[in-house]
Amino acid sequence: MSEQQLPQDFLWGGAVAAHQVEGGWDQGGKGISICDVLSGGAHGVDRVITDGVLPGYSYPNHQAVDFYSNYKQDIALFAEMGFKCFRTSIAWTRIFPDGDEQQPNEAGLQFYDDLFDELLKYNIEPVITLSHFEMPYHLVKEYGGWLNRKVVDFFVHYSEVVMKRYQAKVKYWMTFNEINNQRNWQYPLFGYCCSGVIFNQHPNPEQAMYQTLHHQFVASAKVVKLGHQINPQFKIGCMLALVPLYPWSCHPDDVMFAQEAMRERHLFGDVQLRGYYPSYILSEWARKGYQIEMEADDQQTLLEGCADYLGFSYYMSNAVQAAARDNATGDAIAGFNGSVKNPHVQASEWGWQIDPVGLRYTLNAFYERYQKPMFIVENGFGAVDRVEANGEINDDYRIAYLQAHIAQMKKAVIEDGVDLMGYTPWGCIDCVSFTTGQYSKRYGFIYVDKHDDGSGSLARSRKKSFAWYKAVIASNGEKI
Ligand code: BGP
Repeated sequence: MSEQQLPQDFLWGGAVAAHQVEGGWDQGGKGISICDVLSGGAHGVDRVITDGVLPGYSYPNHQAVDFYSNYKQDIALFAEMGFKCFRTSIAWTRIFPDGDEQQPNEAGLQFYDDLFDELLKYNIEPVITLSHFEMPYHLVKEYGGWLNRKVVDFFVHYSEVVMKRYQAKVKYWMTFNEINNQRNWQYPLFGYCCSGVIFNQHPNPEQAMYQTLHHQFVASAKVVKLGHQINPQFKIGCMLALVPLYPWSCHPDDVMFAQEAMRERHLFGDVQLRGYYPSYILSEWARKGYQIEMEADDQQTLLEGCADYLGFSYYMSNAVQAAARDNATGDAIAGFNGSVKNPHVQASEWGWQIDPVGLRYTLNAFYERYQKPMFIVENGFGAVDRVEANGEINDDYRIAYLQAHIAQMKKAVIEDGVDLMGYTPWGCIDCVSFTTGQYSKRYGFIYVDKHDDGSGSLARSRKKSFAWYKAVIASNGEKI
């Protein structure tokens, strides 16, 4: 490797999640997932958590962009762009429709066998998330989601089945997508999709959130340990949503406040990459009188199941101000107490503050903290795309966003020496937006003709960014 280049085995690719692309929600013996009961949304209107039968609501995840039927065509397009890897998730409900069965659903297992074979045909490495914001709805109704310790065993069983089945096809795994988003429990959508619990309805919501987290930490650690026994070549990561929180000013109170606020990120890496609860959280629990139920060997389990790498999403940075400590913005992503608008950066139409330097900052901060390989498994620009009369989609704004972030990523690797495994921009093919439940918030290099009112042919076409990203990959990031 020349000093001026990214490593030759750098994993360029793209990322999606099962429920946001697959559709086929009731095909092949699949059970109902919690994402199947989330309504669509409208601009500025949140998605609604339903029981799946609310009249008048649409359920966009039922069809999504029908990757379930179109995956061969879509993978051919990924291959045309030169993808080295493709990140998606396994829908737990395809394998265990209710989540508490002993025997898996063979049709579901076969679907992912076929999908992985198709990827490998083009030398595209599958990068697989075991739980991307979804779990069987049955586990929510009958067990109360991750608040119930029994769910740990169900998840470990599911993970064992798929890791054994795909051990020769999949090397890169992640346990829980953006696990830290349930820390933002005041915002029901994230809490619910991470854990199956609507924390606001719980008498002690924050304690309940820490309890579900403890169960997930234990489950994740057990899966990491088991995965290494199944195949010592496996690389099993954790996955965090990383939004650096800058102090609003150099006033010591703002600096201290920003450090405290970053614990809401660090906690998740500290436990999953170092294997134990850090002092600041134990102090917080003691101060607040929280009792988190743990079993005798849980601490040992956490230590023995440290993740191999830190996968993370990066979309934006935020600024926080001590004086605004008690102001929750209520925003899906930026909703940290004390967040204030940063006047030095622009924001997307959805208020996500665009900050490429924040990516370099994040890579350095977290690499210094953990000294483990990192993997940017989500990054991208959600926008409403316009199809021109001649069919072109000139998404220069998306190219500009990605260009600027890749430039900072290269600095982190080449100048700062961060050990980075790869880069998979989010929503490489248009899909259902998670926070909005809409199709119109698009990220793809590949356009899908599907609209918020449910209309559209589902036809795929290449945006301008398609050829641009292809050239980026072909030059291993030299040509951006
Ligand atoms: C992350 C999720 C993804 C994805 C992305 C973009 O939080 O891991 O599932 O959707 O954000 O968010 P959105 O689709 O809401 O724009």
